[in-house]
Amino acid sequence: MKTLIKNGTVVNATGSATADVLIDGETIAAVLAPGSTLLGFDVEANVDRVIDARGKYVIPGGIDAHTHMQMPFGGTEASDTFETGTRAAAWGGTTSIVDFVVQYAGENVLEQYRKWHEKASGQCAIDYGFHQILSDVQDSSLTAMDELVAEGVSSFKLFMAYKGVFLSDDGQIVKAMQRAASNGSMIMMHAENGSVIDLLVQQAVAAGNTGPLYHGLTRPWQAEEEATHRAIMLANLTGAPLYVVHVSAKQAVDQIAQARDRGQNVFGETCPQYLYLSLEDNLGARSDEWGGFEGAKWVCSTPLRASAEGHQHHMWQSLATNDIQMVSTDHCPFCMKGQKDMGLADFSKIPNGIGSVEHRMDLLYQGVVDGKISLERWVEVCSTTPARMFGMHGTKGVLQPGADGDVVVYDPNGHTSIGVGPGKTHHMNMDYSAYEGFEIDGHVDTVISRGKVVIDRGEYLGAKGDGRFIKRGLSQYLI
Ligand code: DUC
Ligand code: ZN
Ligand code: ZN
Repeated sequence: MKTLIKNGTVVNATGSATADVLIDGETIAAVLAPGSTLLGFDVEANVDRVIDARGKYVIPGGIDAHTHMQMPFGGTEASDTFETGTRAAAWGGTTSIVDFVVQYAGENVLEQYRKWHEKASGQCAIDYGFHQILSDVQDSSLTAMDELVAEGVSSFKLFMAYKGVFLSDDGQIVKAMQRAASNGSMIMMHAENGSVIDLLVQQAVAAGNTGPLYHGLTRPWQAEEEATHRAIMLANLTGAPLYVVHVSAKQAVDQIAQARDRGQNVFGETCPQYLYLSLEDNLGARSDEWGGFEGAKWVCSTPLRASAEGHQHHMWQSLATNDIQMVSTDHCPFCMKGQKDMGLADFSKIPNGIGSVEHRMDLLYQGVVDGKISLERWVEVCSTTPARMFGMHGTKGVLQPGADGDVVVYDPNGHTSIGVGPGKTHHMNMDYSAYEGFEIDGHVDTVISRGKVVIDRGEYLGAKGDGRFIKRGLSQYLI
């Protein structure tokens, strides 16, 4: 199958130009001046399908490098399976995800890795890779790290919070970092001081402060800044590259920026929820449906921050100036009925997570419309940098000959209403939307995944099993 996408504005991280994109089979064959011939051949006359993208942007498919499909967590399991979550991702212009294999304390890393392959294989609508979570860092986990790098899993997530579930102590963190420094992999860090948070949570519950607002109030920015600083120091000690996930506090951003200014190989990721939502959402005052408990919809960790403190504004600015390099979703959806409502009497029992794999491209495009980031920066933070950061560059994240035919035709004159219900966009397996009522001045028209049209103007044409495992290389940002 040969496809020509003609007359669109092709947007790469490095610039934009009117051009035609020729996809041959699964791969981009050429990016051409509009209407060009190829060695005397009339390109348009020799393809199977022509997509006219006049007036539209043609961008590399989005890469969401932080998702948790069907993750066992918080006494339940994230409500999107690999099937439903990757299909929703495709609807929103994301053509690759990198999900997390979970290893809880005592479990064997490689056994878990094989289990995750069984869960995902044959289920995904788009391509998928894995990061590996390490909790206790056993000797066998260290050798597994080397084996996994050879398998194409070149990044390892550690947690400084969730004691008894995920938390690694500083010695365990250093051991994993030393191994990453020697095998060229990336350490990803959930940077929050878990001991402090556990104490504040116990005190809040004992005082009868049990509503969702207290989730945010018991995870203060100081706990995030302190852990971010500690992670940076431990990475500095060991020489490991460090990627801090889901940064929400402006003080944590500043720690990352300062480390980068000192020349350390440290990166920061934020998520749409930290750009658009705030602690006030945890008050649950948007509708009457759940009373104050509606705030549970926005319980995630790191938590949403108070709008008066200026975190959201700082985050947009840091994204524009490259103090923060990427936006992923931390897609970890739970339904209100039967999942979030486990915490009706006690906020600490609310499963932590927000789902937005479907909306990241749109929400960040709105940042372009609002003048917060440029068009090229949108592509860079949502697609190109994820590919470069996590060893996929050349095949993903760029429109160039030889890259995978992962392409989105995005209509800047279209419109997207986010939310559950008629006329709105919602394909994730959640009974609510964290972005209900958000209106986007743009629309994902057509999505092509390795040469196959999977979304076309409101129709899903893909199938489960279309997506393949991405065997990743090392980060392009290694120094
Ligand atoms: N944070 C969440 O909100 N959910 C999943 C795990 C995490 O770190
Ligand atoms: Zn995390
Ligand atoms: Zn996560």
